[in-house]
Amino acid sequence: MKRPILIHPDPRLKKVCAPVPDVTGELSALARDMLETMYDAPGIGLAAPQVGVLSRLIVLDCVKEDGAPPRPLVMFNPEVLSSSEHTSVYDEGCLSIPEQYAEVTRPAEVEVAWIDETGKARKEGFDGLWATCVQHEIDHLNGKLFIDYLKPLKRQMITRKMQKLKRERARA
Ligand code: K2U
Ligand code: ZN
Repeated sequence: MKRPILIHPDPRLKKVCAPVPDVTGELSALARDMLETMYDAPGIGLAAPQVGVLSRLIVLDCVKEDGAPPRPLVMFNPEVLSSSEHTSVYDEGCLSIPEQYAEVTRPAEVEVAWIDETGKARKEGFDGLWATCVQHEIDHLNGKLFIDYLKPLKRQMITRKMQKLKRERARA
């Protein structure tokens, strides 16, 4: 089922998440809920802390071509093994920081290792939007948000807007 997405500022979004010891039925169900929540948002990535679960689990599907078959990826304990020297800049957003976008520079290509939903160890190289997204999601597992790459003034401005949004949502 769809899960509520935590909105920044929230202490749970700043925590370093715990590794997943093994892929249980419960965690597989969580991954399915996260994919459903992500597609509904809509988004192209989602990390477990964003739905309040402080475990090292992310889901992503960065297929952008309309009509192309979706390619949902579920990653337990993802880690970047290597990243390219050359970088790319992307106007990033975040489902936990709605309607706010800012340019973030990241390595353009990354090699990622993870455990998939069948418990199998996987390793794959990513470039383009997939590379940006998987790094954005792994940052979430380390309590890092894309606004942490911005200048302090810009970050404070966005945080204040989110505090206002949360006050308004609480009153609604
Ligand atoms: O982690 C999240 O909050 C979902 C992010 C993932 C993401 C952010 C920036 C760049 C790539 C991925 C987004 O909110 S998903 C929304 C979105 C959709 C298309 C392109 C960029 C962002
Ligand atoms: Zn995000």
